[in-house]
Amino acid sequence: MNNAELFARAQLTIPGGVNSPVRAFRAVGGTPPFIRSANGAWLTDAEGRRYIDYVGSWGPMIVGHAHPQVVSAVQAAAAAGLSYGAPTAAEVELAELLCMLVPGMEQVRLVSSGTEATMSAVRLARGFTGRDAIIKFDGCYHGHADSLLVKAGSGALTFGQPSSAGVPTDVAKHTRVLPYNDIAAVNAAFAEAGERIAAIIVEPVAGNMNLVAPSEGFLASLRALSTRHGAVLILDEVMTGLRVGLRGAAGRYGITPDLVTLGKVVGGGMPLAAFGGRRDIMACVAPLGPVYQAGTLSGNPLALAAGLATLNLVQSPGFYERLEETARTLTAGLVEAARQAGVPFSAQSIGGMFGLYFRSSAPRSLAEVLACDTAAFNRFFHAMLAQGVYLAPSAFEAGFVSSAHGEVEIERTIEAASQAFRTTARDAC
Ligand code: KE4
Repeated sequence: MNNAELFARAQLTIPGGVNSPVRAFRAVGGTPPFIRSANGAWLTDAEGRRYIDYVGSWGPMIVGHAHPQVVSAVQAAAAAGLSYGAPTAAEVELAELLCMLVPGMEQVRLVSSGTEATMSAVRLARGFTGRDAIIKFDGCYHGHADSLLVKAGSGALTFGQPSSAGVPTDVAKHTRVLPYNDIAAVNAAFAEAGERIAAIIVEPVAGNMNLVAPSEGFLASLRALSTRHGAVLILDEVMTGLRVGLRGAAGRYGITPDLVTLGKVVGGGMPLAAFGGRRDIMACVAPLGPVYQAGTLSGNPLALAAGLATLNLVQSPGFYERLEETARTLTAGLVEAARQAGVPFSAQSIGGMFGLYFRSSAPRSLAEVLACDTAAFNRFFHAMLAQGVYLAPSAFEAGFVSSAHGEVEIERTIEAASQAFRTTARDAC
């Protein structure tokens, strides 16, 4: 079956034909390729078409698809049994490694998705402080737990409103949504409700409204305010952890969180995520303390094997320097190609993630992201896909490179972009 036939068939039994909404291509239109296999930096779809992959399963595939060391580790683990529901030595090995690498992580609990990690971290912060209110930021996505599917209420300091059907207003009202990078708004929120705020949860580098970097002093201010008011600072590093550096954004920006969530890279493509941080806070987690959290497949042996093999590879000397150079070369090449085509475009990269913007400078807030030319992005996206380059199918997502993206892939991508920018410029008229 070809992609269109598979998509039509999928929609008969799966909502929207996909198991996660962004995969349905609704933001960019068209039919999503159904992927049959992947290797290194490349995907192959059901029609045998090959694509240079800049989604990387939304971040996990930092050493490339089907890396031999990761695959063989998973195969060996599978031969020893798929799941025990009992403690294993591999979980201890990963926990010790994460506590060594991640700033502020004194203890860690493994879970199966980023949503589980952030949901648990928020519950833990509320249980530890005895407070209900949390602060998140517009444009940041922390998974689909009820407390975090909330958009800004009218005015920055009022209660949140659900951003999804099915989230009770009684839940959403405890979540305050403030503008990302707006420290004045955070100061005002704490001035108004400081002693009721259990936690701030923030993407230290925002990657779910396209890539938006933290402004100078933003993260440090969140750290200071949390400390001053006894709130828990949660860095959601599900995307940035092990992506923007070996010690994540916390290491890159010199911030020590009270709690941190991880996902994606830490599982190497398998269902593995984590939350952890200060020992006194983690002491509240069952079975030690009153904050309940559990999971049938938490610490799954195959996910541990993939995660440990991936973490072994990313610790090799120069891994992140090469990854950052790859992303930098890519974005610089795209900016030059757009300039030659006369298309208003900018791009930036942080570690192994990047943002592409159809506006003249990199956005610093959700409002500036929303001012980007989304229609131009969508034309560019399809022009690139037609040439075998698979970008994130939304103008509001970040892109990812891997250690498998070499000169061939980067040069081919830039060549494709030169053509795609001309198409984008022509069709804009
Ligand atoms: P998951 O539950 O999807 O494993 O993780 C949720 C999550 C939490 N925190 C951050 C910072 C995240 O980026 C994510 C998930 N990211 C999206 C990509 N924008 C996953 C892709 C999808 O939803 O299909």
